[in-house]
Amino acid sequence: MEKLQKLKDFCSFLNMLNVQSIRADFPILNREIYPGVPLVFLDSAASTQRPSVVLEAMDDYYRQHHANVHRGIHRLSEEATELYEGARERIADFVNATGSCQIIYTRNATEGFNLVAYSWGRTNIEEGDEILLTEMEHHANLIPWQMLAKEKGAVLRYVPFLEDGTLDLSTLPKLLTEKTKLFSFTAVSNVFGTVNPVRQLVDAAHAVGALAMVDAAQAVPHMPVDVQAWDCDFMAFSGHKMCGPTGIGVLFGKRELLDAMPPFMGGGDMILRVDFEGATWNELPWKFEAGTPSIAEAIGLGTAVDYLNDLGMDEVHAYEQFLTGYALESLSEVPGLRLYGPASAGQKGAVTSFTVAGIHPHDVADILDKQGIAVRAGHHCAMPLHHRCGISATTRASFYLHTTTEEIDKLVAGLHHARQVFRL
Ligand code: C6P
Repeated sequence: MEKLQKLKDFCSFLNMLNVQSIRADFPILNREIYPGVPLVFLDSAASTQRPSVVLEAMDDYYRQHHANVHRGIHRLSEEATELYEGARERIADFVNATGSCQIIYTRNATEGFNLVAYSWGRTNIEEGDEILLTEMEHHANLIPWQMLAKEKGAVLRYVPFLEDGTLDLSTLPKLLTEKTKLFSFTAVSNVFGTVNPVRQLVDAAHAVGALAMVDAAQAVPHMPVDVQAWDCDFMAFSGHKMCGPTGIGVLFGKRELLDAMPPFMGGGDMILRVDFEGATWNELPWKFEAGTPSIAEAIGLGTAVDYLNDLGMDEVHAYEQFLTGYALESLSEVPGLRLYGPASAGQKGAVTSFTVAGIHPHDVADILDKQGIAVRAGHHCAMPLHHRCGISATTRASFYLHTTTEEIDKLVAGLHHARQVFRL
């Protein structure tokens, strides 16, 4: 208990983030989820909530500026285009891309992987080629490569993880060979929370002439990300996990690679000239953005980026590290609780997955829900990871910049209550 108090004191010292004022930015956090039961939202890894500024930016766009982008010569269309492209510039700066042409708007991270598998993969992967993944991948960074490998006769290989939920890097020299054409891996596991050594993995891929793609869905929302420092060839992430709207995500790619790739989908906006025989493609990034895009959503994501920048990503990361340390310490007091993934906050994002002996993860989540605590239970779209751990499901509590230590205390109390319900 003394240790926990020390951590709490450290938190007040750390409160440069001013969590109470941040909470006031998120209208949904005032909700009672059942009569008299306030919401404790611990499911940000699945999708975060949105601050008012994001909702207002989208509302203002629809009320004052909506028209189709890139098409009109009237004022409204110009305004919509400026807002849509302005957001792209700010997103490019946020991840330190060298230009906004490297930022392709997608629907979500999943679409980013499918785009690369379809466009780059179908052009560059041949029979016998190898694609290296890890055993901790989300299905989004698994299924598109399985589909591609099946179609092309390519081979998938996997970097295993160790007992503590970190990658077994000693296997890399064997797994990365001249046959490897792509190494695609997550920066942060959505189950273990493991923070992988991205630059080291990218360098290892490049050393054998392979490309490196990073799944940054659980990284970009939580820590400063710099694609130049990582030197990755592709990177995908989702807007809805970083205070932005659903329906918008980003694929980053190195310019020379994107330039050489054929379009993913055909239609309006992605062409320069069309006749009855064929077409020529638009410049980057529009070559990959066929049809009327998610305009309001892109603008909302641009505002989410401004919001995160105002808070400071270093500060967000430091606060989440503190929260994770606090959660690991507090959860260890629950009898029968087994944590999956690294046991120290330094190696772990703001994600804690666990099982409680004698209670199914879905029952744990259900009992917590009745106390207003929203967590996720199941395989978290990482079935192979769970199979490797010899389980079918975990319960997962995930944190974000508005999470408080009091909410983590409620989680722990809720777990004690669940054990009582099951007479454990
Ligand atoms: N993980 C979770 O609860 P989409 O669905 O395309 O926005 O994001 C896919 C995705 C890719 N990679 C990682 C590491 C992810 O965590 C996710 C989404 C959510 O863990 C929803 S399944």
